[in-house]
Amino acid sequence: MANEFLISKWKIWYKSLDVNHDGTISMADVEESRSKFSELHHLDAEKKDMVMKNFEKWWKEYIFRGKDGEISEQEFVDALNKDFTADKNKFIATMQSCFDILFDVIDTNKDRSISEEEFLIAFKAYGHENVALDTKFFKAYNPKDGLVPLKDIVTSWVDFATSTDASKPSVVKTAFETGV
Ligand SMILES: [Ca+2]
Ligand SMILES: [Ca+2]
Repeated sequence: MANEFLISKWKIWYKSLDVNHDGTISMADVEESRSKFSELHHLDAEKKDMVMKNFEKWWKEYIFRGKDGEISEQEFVDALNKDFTADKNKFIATMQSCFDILFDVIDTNKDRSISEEEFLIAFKAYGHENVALDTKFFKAYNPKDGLVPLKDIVTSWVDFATSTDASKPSVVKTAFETGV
């Protein structure tokens, strides 16, 4: 069983994925995030097509988890808790691929680093429009020459989605709690 700390983070994660802020996660959020992402990056038709497919695949596999294009917060938490309780190591491995895939798409220039621009565009695309807070979030990763290694960001998200240790600070949790 997940503890209260982990469940509270899953609820934060759920809210962070409600791109159009209507209180629920549905295909409308997939549509909005992927079209905004393509638009903000000025992707050409071929790349846009790939992003459209990759986004949908990611949402279906890791967020809807077999539900048909809509999932409530309770269903989301229950689904994560079921997998976490069944096999914690397998759950961590699944979250590792979840965030590997997500940030691989966000790393549009494929240099295995996330730049401030890539970070800001991704968060804007996901409905987090407050540039000052998004920038503060990015800076919390201590970028060197404006870049954060992809693996540092992925690790922070895997920790966010899997750690039950409330004594360990979470960059991701802190950022969302300050309003990102
Ligand atoms: Ca929504
Ligand atoms: Ca990059």
